[in-house]
Amino acid sequence: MARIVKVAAAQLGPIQLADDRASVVARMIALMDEAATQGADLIVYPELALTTFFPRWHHKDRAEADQWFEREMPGPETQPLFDRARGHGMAMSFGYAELTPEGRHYNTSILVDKEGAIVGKYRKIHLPGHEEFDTERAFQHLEKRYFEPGDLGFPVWRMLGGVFGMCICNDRRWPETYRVMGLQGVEMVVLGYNTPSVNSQMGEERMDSRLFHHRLSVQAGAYQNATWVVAVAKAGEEDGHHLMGGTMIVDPNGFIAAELPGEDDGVIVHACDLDATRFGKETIFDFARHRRIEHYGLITQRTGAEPPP
Ligand code: CDV
Repeated sequence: MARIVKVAAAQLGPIQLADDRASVVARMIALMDEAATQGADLIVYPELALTTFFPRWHHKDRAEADQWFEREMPGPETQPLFDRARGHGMAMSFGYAELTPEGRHYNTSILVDKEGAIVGKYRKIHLPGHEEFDTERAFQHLEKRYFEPGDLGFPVWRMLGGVFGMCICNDRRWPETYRVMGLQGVEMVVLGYNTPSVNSQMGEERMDSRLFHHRLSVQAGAYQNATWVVAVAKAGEEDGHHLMGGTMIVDPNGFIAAELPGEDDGVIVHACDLDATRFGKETIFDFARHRRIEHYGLITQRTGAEPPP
């Protein structure tokens, strides 16, 4: 019998600085209710889903930024989301800024099963941007100021009869992200993102080329590891800064199975057959038969490129 997982990719339109968690959670619940009418088993929301994309704002006093972080999950404001998901019998994944009891800051996403239990946690590893205010940029991207790199690696989890993994935004551009999960047999990678439609360091790079790089990365990751990939945007004009859309579900052959038009709150649901990952995993990307790890040492020995003298 085919292993079908009906996935809802739930894009959020912009969240403004003044919007509180409760209003965002209400929007997320509305998308979840819509996904439920289409029989979704799993709903996926964007990176840092509960707030505006705050790393665009420079807080001179680092501690001021703690207002954007969650100290508990679920907390009082997010509990209604967990309750509604459990009521629908729907698994979910979403991103948020995590402040641990030890005072560590991470850009995190979680995987929640149909019973409302958090079964997986991922902390973003590839943090783009910079640490200090940069006068050369058209706008700031201070992820390196507010977060530390994730410390959990790229684990995968068994859920809904399949093998699931997570990554977050910039991670999707790195082949290592998918390959580490591919080596654990991942069948579906879920990820959220906030991608400015303009490059802050190259004004002439516009949204169509950014969308191209997004599709290229996600489709390649799916194909080369024979896995479904669900990529979900926060989009639209947020705090006067534009974020691109491009929410999509990509099949294990790298084809876009469903793509959401527009930049508002919206949901696309697709029935994903996890057994469709088998052919690629057993043929061209049968890692056990074809990989040649004796030649891949540099991947883990060297971080930056070093051309020959
Ligand atoms: N939130 C992100 O990680 N955004 C980056 C931008 C800054 C390039 C991304 O890779 O989409």
